[in-house]
Amino acid sequence: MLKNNVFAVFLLVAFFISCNKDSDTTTPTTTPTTTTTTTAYNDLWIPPTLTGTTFDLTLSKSTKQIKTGNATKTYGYNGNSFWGPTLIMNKGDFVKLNVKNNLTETTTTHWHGFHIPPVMDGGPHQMIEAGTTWSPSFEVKNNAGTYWYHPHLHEKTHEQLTYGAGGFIIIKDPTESALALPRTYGTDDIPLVLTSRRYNSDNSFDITDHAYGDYMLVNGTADPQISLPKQFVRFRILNAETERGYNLGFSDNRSFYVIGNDGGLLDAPVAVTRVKLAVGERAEILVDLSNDAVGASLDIKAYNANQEFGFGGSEPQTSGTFGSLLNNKDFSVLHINVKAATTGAITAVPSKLTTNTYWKESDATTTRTIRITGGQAGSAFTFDNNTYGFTTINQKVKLNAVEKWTIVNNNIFGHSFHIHDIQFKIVSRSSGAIASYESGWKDTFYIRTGETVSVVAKYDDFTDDTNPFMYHCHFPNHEDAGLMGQFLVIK
Ligand SMILES: [Cu+2]
Repeated sequence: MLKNNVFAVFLLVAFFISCNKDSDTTTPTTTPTTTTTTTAYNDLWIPPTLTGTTFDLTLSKSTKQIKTGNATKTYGYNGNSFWGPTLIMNKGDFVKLNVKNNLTETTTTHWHGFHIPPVMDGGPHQMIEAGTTWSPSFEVKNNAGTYWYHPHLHEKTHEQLTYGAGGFIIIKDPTESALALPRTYGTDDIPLVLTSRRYNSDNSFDITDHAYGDYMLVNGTADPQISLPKQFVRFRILNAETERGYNLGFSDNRSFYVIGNDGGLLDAPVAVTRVKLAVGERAEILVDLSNDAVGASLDIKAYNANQEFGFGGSEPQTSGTFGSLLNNKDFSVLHINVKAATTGAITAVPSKLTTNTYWKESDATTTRTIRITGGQAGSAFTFDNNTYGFTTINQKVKLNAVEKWTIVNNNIFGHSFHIHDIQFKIVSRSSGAIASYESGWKDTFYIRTGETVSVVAKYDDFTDDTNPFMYHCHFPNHEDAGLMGQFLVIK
């Protein structure tokens, strides 16, 4: 009890400090006088696709007309004005990627969620200097699912992501292909990347170190709408925010089905009314529109009001470093207009999807504990009191070891924890149950304030005595500031 009281006082003090800091912060930001009640929607942009076994990506500066007035300066791959093409790969294929950096600064391209050798991983060490091309190649070993690529250059990840650099990767495999699931890309299989931005008065993105944007972008589209057929529709949803979490549902509170997590299909669909996604997490969901009238509409909404302290975007402030016009409120993510069904529409949910053999706590032969530290009085967050070091090896894992990693967050805010190389199973949460929407293979998870979370994975296939994999907070501003560590997988 005493401990709890001390912790509560500590939280209050931390909160007071952050509020004070906010009031001292001057930002060159336009301050709207009302919150958004827009009825003028823009058609959702669906990224084009690339298929095959050789994928050419070119990252360049661009501009996008998002607001009235000046176009916004952005980054995009392959001439897109924000974000990049969706790469469609088959499990078992050997793929080659040629990533050309047309920026005037260094970047990297990380294949988030992929089980590949560390030198192919695209972390901070695989730098692509301006004007050069990086060409990793590897076998696609992951299950069918929704993955993504994004810059991972140390201290520049937040900025390059904010400008719009990133893209989806969809992996297909025979198990998923044999199921009666929606998979007509852009018609009944819709990728959604959720972000938000704050704008400077000249309509440029505010790239300073603040946690939240004021206005949502879905696939880079502000106030998006889409017409969807009167049948089962699949969404592949990615949270690519800075810190904001999303508590997603539909505006009429209908049930929908989670069919996949970060690393592929669940054993069976799980009916839910809400899915929470922290930064970096993905969920594949199915929603039944077959009982909706043609011409009817509904919204995917973020039910973000009244979330616990530590959930990104729960803060009451509307401005400043930790403030946003979207904080602590419910808001529309995507407006859906229902249209006629397509031929060959999916009209039922499969009762069974796949058979996963998950790691159990008892399978682990090694356990290690990683504590989230720092973060007080404006200092950076750290792991185990060590700021990230480019040449520091924080953990050494034996090849083929099954390990339990326990992440302890006795700290002042929630985070999003990501491990490269492997997909893991969340085996325990000290705060209570593991939610159904995070019950499958995961590479990223939300960790609450005061929480301890354990995950189990096998570190197989790839060993390297010098080139590390990363583990880090997936809030890009946190990882840039040093909440990142490195591990080797060794023989
Ligand atoms: Cu963090």
